[in-house]
Amino acid sequence: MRIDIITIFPDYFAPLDLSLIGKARASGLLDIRMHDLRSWTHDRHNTVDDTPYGGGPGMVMKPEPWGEALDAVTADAGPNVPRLILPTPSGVPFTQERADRLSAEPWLVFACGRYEGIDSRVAAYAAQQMPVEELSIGDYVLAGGESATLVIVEAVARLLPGVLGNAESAAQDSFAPGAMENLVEGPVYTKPVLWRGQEVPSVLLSGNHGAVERWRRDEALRKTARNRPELMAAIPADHLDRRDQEVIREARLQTGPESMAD
Ligand code: 6GU
Repeated sequence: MRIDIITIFPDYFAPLDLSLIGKARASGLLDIRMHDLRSWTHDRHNTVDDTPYGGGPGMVMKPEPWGEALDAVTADAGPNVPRLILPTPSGVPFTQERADRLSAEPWLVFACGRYEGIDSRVAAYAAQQMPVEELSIGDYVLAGGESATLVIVEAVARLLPGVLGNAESAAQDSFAPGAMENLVEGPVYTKPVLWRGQEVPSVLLSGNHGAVERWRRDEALRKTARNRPELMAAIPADHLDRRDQEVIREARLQTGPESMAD
């Protein structure tokens, strides 16, 4: 997969040299290229922003450097066009399902906005040349699209064949597509069996795979009920067996049906 990132802070992306993504880049599985938006400015101060029409606080990113940047980055493409990702708090929610779909794309371009955002004509122009997605990583406001881009790139890259050490770990994720039942993962343990007075739950040492799987599901249900009641409510009733229903009823008795996340 090729990924181009256009930003006024290329240094922000130093973490992409590390760990799984760093290795995937070194091995050629991932071709990530950073571009400094200011290299497409032509004034002495490399200006990328200006005051908003209509007034209001803050600054808006000027369209001209973005137009030139997108033209240049997508120029050596031949017939191939990338998918343009615009990280913005006003975008559609970025989810594991979206990460999965993006991981099947050969080429993504990320345009990192700062300030109050990018002049809206840039997205309209880009949409005439390539598919465009505005994505938000959550209901909070960041200072710019850079950290959101890091999040999206990591979530997508780890799904590429050969990037994760263990191909099964992606399939086992919370929110893995096809699960159709989004439970968060329960607790995990490793050696030693006894640590600072706490023992690993004995079922995990039993060698009884059926019992281990049942226990893991119980714990996943409990934690989902506690931390993500809205996910719990979305599980179709016919996905819950007798034991599931018992575990959920006990979890509700512990914390109350409504305020479980607090
Ligand atoms: Cl993608 N960008 C910014 N600036 N803030 C955000 C966001 C993105 N997602 C949530 N908040």
